[in-house]
Amino acid sequence: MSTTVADQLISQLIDAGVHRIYGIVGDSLNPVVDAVRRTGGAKNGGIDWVHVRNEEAAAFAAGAEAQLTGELAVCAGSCGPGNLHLINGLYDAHRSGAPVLAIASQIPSAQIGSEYFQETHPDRLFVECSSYRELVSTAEQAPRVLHSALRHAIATKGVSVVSLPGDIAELEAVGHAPAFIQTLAPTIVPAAADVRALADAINAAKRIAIFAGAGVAGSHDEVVAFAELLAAPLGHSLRGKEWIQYDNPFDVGMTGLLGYGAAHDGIHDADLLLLLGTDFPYNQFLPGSDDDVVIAQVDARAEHLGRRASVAVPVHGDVAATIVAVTPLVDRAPDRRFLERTLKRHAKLLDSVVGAYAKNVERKTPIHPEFAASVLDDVAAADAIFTADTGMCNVWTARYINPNGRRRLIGSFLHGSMANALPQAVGAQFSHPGRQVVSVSGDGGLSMLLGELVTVAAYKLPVKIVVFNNSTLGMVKVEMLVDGFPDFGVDVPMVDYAAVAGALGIFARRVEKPTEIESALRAAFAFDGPALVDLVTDPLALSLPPTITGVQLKGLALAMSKVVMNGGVGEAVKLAKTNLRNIPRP
Ligand SMILES: Cc1ncc(C[n+]2csc(CCOP(=O)(O)OP(=O)(O)O)c2C)c(N)n1
Ligand SMILES: [Mg+2]
Repeated sequence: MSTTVADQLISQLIDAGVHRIYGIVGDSLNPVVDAVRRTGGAKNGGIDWVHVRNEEAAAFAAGAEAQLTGELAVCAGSCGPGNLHLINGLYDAHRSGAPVLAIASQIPSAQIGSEYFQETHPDRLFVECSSYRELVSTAEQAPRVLHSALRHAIATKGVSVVSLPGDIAELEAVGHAPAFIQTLAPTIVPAAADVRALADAINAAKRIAIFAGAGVAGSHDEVVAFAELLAAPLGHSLRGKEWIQYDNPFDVGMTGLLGYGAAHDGIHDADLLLLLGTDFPYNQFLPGSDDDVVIAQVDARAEHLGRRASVAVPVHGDVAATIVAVTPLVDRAPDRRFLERTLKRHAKLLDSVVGAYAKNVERKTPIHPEFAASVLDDVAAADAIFTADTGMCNVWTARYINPNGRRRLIGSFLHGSMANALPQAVGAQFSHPGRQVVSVSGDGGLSMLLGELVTVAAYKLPVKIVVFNNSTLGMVKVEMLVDGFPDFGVDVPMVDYAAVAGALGIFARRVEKPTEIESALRAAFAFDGPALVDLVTDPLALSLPPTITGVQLKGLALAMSKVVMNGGVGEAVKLAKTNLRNIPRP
């Protein structure tokens, strides 16, 4: 058999170091899938085909693999609905800076433009969630389009989409395939004048606070030393947490919707706020025009500068390179009182909010999710990879899973999609076969892409799925109550996910008593294969942001009175009692 366009594409992917493609087969994609089959799989120097249940999961898995390895990952879907299913996972990957190639097969080339069966236009559809997308129309063009797609995905840390009609994929390869090339990541050193302006702002300030985002990855020690130099309390965003919270005596917690600790107050009480590598989207948590806070912002991506808050001192540069450049120009802060005050306040808040659950909850049913999360933190491996579902699992992982520089935590932190955790765990486990991978799943999230349990079972992937099963779309229940709506459309009947998993041959435990959490988790983690622990948790556990506004509190009170009128007092009292766990106490 001669070399086809599909064979050429696959050999370019092998050349680029790709080990697997996540996807679902389909007629127009079959030539590509067959080319994968003929490579003999990754063990033989080829590529594996990972058969998932929904293409959305393929995109999430590829996105997770790319985020965790920093290298290109690939997913594929057949024409029309097959690749349309990819879209949500691709949005997530693109926004998360994951280099992902999506192979979107296309209807026969002669039919394009005739509203043919399953016709869509991937090169138009994926515009918003990719850096590059192109339709391959001839065999000559194919290898250069693929090369371009790979370069764009890697260079822009985003998604590329190659739309390939099945008939073109079957043609004999005629074009020359450019060799795959790879450079090392450059360092972005800021301009001298920007560094000088930053130094001047620092030297003029009396109370400096730092707010760090995911852009501080790889600069942990520099940032902590900088905080020491400036006597600056150091808060972080959710995405910054895994890079900066550990081994950090200046940590004051997280701000934002899921926040805790003194980060919010520290940021607002400073006279200079340094935003380091963060494009934190919620400007309501950042100082505004009413606050007397000067803001300096350092980011390797210049397009992030000044778009969330008014920035007086913008610096385009890598965080570590900027710190190295500015350090010789600044004086060690002589007055450390602001730092000490904020650290004290943080310790107090941690004790009253994050620690509040700890009192006598080891025996309370339904299980307090905070307690379960803290047991999970104790039991999970020191280098575990956690994936967290969007919803309350974000809160529990952000507050109770401790990073240590070796653990990883990924979620759908920028796109905010439900059902991300399980498929991301699939990508994490395929790319890290020796690591413990824990999917922290909501019952809503798990049921949304429930079919991926079949993928986990089929490949005997040793993923550990920990379900926070509160029989409700809990995060939205909170939103409704805080906004003054009685909760509606959120509750679901109790489902025994352990029984579902058991039916698929997955090791499963259902846990209703808090005293059984630890042994169930230990058994699941010790099991050599896929395991699911279904934790029946308190549906009324609420989490409130650190700066819940007066209007929102009024909303909560209003909703409570509506709950009382519609459902009786019992529910409201239960809810209020549960709320007390998470309302910051003075
Ligand atoms: C695809 C998608 N649909 C809807 C939402 C809105 N939403 C955000 S969190 C959430 C509830 C998640 O429920 P569950 O997974 O059970 O987690 P819980 O909050 O109960 O812990 C919903 C509906 C979303 N973010 N993504
Ligand atoms: Mg739920």
